[in-house]
Amino acid sequence: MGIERIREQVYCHEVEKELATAAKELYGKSLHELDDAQVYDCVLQMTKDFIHAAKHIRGDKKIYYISAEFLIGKLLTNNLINLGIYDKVREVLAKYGKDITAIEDVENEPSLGNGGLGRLAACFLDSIATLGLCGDGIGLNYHFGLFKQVFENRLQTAVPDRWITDSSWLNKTDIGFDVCFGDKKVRSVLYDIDVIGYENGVNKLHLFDLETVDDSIIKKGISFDKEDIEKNLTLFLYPDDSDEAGNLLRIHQQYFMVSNAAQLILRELHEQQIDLHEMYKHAVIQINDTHPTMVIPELIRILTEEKAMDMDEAIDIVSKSCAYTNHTILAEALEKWPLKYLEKVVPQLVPIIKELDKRVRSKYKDKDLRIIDADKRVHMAHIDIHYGFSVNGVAALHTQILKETELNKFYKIYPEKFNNKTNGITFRRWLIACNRELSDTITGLIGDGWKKDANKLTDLMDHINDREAIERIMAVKEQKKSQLCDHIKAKEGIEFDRNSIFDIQIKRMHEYKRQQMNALYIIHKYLEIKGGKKPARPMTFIFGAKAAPAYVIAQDVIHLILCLQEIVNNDPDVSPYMKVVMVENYNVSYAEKLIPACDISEQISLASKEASGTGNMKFMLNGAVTLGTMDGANVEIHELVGDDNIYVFGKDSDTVIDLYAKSAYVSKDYYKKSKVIKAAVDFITDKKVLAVGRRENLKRLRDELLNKDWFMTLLDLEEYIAVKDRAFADYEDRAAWGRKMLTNIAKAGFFSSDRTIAQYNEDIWKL
Ligand code: 26V
Repeated sequence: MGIERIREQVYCHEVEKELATAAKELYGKSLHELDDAQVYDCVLQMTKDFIHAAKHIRGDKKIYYISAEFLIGKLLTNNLINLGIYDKVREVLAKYGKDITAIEDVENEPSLGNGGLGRLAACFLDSIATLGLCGDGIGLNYHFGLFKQVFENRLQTAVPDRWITDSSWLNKTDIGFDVCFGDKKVRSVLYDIDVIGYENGVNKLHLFDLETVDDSIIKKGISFDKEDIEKNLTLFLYPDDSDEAGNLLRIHQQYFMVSNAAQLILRELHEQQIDLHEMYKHAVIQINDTHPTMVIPELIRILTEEKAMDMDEAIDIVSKSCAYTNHTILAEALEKWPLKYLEKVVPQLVPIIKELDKRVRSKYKDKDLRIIDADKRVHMAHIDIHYGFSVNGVAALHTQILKETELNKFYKIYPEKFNNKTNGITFRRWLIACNRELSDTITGLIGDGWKKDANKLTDLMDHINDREAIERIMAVKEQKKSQLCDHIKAKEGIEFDRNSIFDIQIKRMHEYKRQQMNALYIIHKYLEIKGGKKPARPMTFIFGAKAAPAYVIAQDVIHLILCLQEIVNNDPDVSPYMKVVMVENYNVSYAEKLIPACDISEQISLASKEASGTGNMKFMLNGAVTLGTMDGANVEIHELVGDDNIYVFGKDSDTVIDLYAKSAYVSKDYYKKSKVIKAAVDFITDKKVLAVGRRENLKRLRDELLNKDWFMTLLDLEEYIAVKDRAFADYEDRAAWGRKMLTNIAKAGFFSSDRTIAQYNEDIWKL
C-alpha cells in the first residue's frame, strides 16, 4: 500500500482505532490510563504496522550503502512526518491528554556514529527512500554506540550508553551468516530498521549483530576485554584504537561488517536469479570512507574461491560494482592497517590483497600508488581507488584538493573516476521536524512546494523587502531561542539572557575544527569587559562536543571551556554581558534544539581540513548566519549567499597547504607579535583559571599552542576577532540582520540531500 493510501486510512480515524487496539493488546487498558512510556510503545507498534503495510521499494538495480556509522537519531517524529501522519497522531494524543513531545522524549537516541560521516549516511538513507530509489544501508548493530559524555570536575568522562530496549525500532530477522576469522568462526544475526521516504516507499537499514555478543563483559566506564571477540564484536562503536588490541578489534568489526554485507548482497542476487557475471548491472556498492574497504577483496575471494570465477574476471566485476567516498584528507585519519594485523585477523584476505598490490606494481612504477607500502602497511584508500569505478569528495573544495594534492597521483592515472558530490542534509529532520514554526512560516509565505523541491526555497527572495515576512521569521528565531533557554536551564542548570546573541559551535572536538580559537576569543572578550569595554548586547557562547577518549589535547580544550564557563558565568563584572555554556552529551537530539535557536554559526576550521561540514548547512537552513573560513562547503555557502550574508575570514586553503609544504608556520611568532594573542594565550594558565582547573591540562594546552599548534590557531586569531566583532555589531541593525537570515534560508535549497542523492544516482549509481 502506498503512503497516500495510508494517509487516507489515517484520516478515517484509523490512528485512534489502532492506538486503542495497541493499548488494549499491550497493556489491557485504554489510552488515557497509560503513562508516557506506555503510550510510546503503542505509537511505536501502530507506526510499525503502518510501515509494514506500506510499499517496499523495488528495482532492477540496487544501491547498497555500506557504512560503519549510521547516526540516525530518534526515529519516531521523523517516521510519522514521512508517513504523513504526524499532525493526526498529535491530535489524537492530545485528545487523550498526552503531549506528543513528551512521548517523543521517551525514545532512546541510538548513537551509532561519531559525527558528520555517520549523520550523512542517515540523511542519505532518508533521501534514497524519498526519491523512491531502491537502496539499503548496511552496518553494525553496536549495543552501546558512542559513549555518553558526563562532566566531572570540568573534565569529560565516558560512560556506556545503552540504547536498545524492547521498544526499539530494530526488527529481528531470521537471516544470519557464518563469518570466519582464519579458523575461528562466529555467527551473525541481522536486525533491520525500516527507512521511510517522505511520502514515498520503504527501504531498509540492515544492522548485523553478533549472535554470541555479551554485555556482561563491560567493566568500569567503557572498558572491557578487547580480545574476547566472540563476546565483544558488536558492543561498541569504534572502541579505543590507541593500542594493538583496539586496532585488531576494529579490523574484526570491519571484516564482520563486510563479510555479512557480501553474503547478503550475493544472497539477494541469487534470489533474483542474477548471473554473477552481471552482478554490476544489478548491484552497486557505495563504500563510505575506508571502513568498509575489505568488501572489495572479500567479494573477489568469494567469487574466485566459492563461485569458481577466474581472478581477472572477478576483479573486473567487483571493480565495476564498487564506488568510494572520501571524507577526509587528514593523514592520521586515513586507514593504513599493518599487514601483520590483517594476517592475524583475516588471513584469507591477505593473498587477495597481495595479488591486487602485485597488479598495481606491475603496471605503475611509482611507489606512492602501491597498496602495500615499504613498511608493510596496507593503504585502504588505495584499494578503493584502484579497484573501484568512482572516487568522490564531499564538497567542491575538498574534491579539488583531492585531485590537485592529496590524491593527485591517482587523479593523473584515473581522471575519469574522480567526481564531486557536495554533501547535503535531509530537510525533513533539519527543518520540518526540528523547527515546525519556521517550516510553517515558510509555507505560509511560499506554499509547501519546497518540501518536495527544495530549490523552491529561493521564492523566499521575493520577500527580501517584505518587512512583515522578515519580522515573522525573526519572531520564530526568538521563539526557538526562548525554548532553548528553558531547555538548557532545565538540563545544565545554566541561565542566560534570551535576548543575547546566540553564538554556537557544535561538532566533534578536534584541533582542526579550532574550538580553541573560539575559546581564545571568549578570553579576549572577558579581558575587554574586565577592562571596562562593554558590548552593545549580551553574548552567549554555546559549545557542544565529544572528544575521543584517547585524544589528550581535545580533552584539554573541553577542560578549558568548562573552566571559562565557571569563571565567566560567576564573575559579576562580566556575566551580565556574556555567558559560556558547554552542553553535556551533545548528540543529534540536542542538535535539533540548538540549531533552530542559533544566530551565529561557527564554522572556523583551518582551511583545507574540513572536508565539507554539514552542521553549517543545518544552521543556514534555520536562519543562522555563518562565521567561517573558506573551507569545505562554507565555500559553496559563500558563493550562494554572497559577501553580505556571511562572515568570512582567515587564510585560504592554498596558503595553508603551502605553509605545511614549507613547514613555514611558527606559532610563537604570532604570539610574540600580537599583544592581544599573547594576553589570550597566557590567560589559559592565569591564576584565575588554575583556581578552578587542573594545572597539568591547562599548561599542556598552552604549551601546545605556543610550541606546536599543528592546526594553526594563532594564524587566524586576530582576523577572527575582528570579523566576529563586526558580526556582533551588525546584529544590532535588526532589519538588515533579518534580510541576512532570509537570504540564508532562501539559498539553502542546494544543500538538500535529495539533490546530493539525485547526483549520486545520475553520475555513479545509475539506478
Ligand atoms: C577521523 C579520525 C580518526 C582518527 C583520529 C583523528 C580523526 C579525525 C577525523 C576523522 C574523520 C573521519 C571521517 C569523517 O568523519 N569525515 C567527515 O565527514 C563528513 C561527511 O562527509 C564531513 O562533513 C566532515 O567535514 C568530515 O570531517
